[in-house]
Amino acid sequence: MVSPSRLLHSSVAYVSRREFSNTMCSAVPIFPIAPKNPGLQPRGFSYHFKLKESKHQSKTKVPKKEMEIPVIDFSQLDGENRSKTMALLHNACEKWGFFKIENHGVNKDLMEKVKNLVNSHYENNLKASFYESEVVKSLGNGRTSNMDWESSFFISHRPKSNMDEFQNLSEDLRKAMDEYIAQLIELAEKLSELMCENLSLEKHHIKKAFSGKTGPSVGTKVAKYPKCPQPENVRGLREHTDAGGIILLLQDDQVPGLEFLKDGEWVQIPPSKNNAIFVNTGDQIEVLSNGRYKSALHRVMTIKDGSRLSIATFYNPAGDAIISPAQKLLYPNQFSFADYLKLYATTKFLDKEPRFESLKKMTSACNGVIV
Ligand SMILES: O=C(O)CCC(=O)C(=O)O
Ligand SMILES: [Fe+2]
Repeated sequence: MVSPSRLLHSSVAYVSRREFSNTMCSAVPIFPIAPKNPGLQPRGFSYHFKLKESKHQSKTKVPKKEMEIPVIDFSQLDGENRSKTMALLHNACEKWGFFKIENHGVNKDLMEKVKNLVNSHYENNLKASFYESEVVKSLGNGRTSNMDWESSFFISHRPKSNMDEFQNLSEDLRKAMDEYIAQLIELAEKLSELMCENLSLEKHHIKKAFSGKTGPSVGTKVAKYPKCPQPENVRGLREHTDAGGIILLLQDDQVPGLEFLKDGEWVQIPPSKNNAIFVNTGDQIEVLSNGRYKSALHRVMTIKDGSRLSIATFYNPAGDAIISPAQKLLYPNQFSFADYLKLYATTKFLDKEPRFESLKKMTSACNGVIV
């Protein structure tokens, strides 16, 4: 487990003013405001905000705005519509943090099989114990704001599978899940490469940044959000952003429940028809992209007459991966205004971006930072 203090010192982008001592680097340094360290939960794959009766919760009573969530058609990536599709993806990552992928290339029969096997597993092994669990008892006493109405378990796939530890998973389910995850990892990596392209980063930047010593960490939360007699009194899953990287969601084709916050409004994700995959980006993509791609707040609502299936796969950094914003996406850092003006004098009538890039190279040379 990576200690929070080590993570606190992981950024190479911000160095002390005292270190800014080269002769070229004189006068009063200009600093971008250092972001608060966002923290990382290398083992958990999501975390929850502790909400009071917050603005998020009170929003449930307001009718939900109908918004079309962005649809990215992967079949359009190879032809003449490539640049349009890439632009759609960039906009989805920048403005939504949630989108749907169609024609993703994951085998649909296999997806159907995984869903059926998970549903049977729940019916045969988990349903009875769910209705005896603490959250069900608490709901009997009224509003339950510190628990989630879900029956779930978490499987690790990479760097090492722990599927063998689940004694009651059928051989069929293990096998189908293994095949499904192999295809999903390909999809997550393809998506990470497209994001890199849109951010003008090297193709494998995200994968490398997530790799640590053992490669990106991949896990799946297999969940049912069972029928709930008092949906107004408990969430399926409380409001949160995901801690990690890229989350690929295979969900129920009938029962809704997932919602995310967009421009202050809760937007409903419809059930997945035709095995479309929904994607959301986690906190580490927000950090790595220096805030260009935001992780959206989301939640699962409970339903009185429907039991919702959700199979969420997390393509995350390894526990020992050291996360920082990509240097390329940072403004130049720790330069004196006098030095800026020196450069400006010869580049005033040119674009500012190359000026910023030159400045970054100069300041990093001063600080021994590799850009
Ligand atoms: O079940 C879902 O649809 C979403 C689950 C989720 O947000 C999570 O587990 O972090
Ligand atoms: Fe989540």
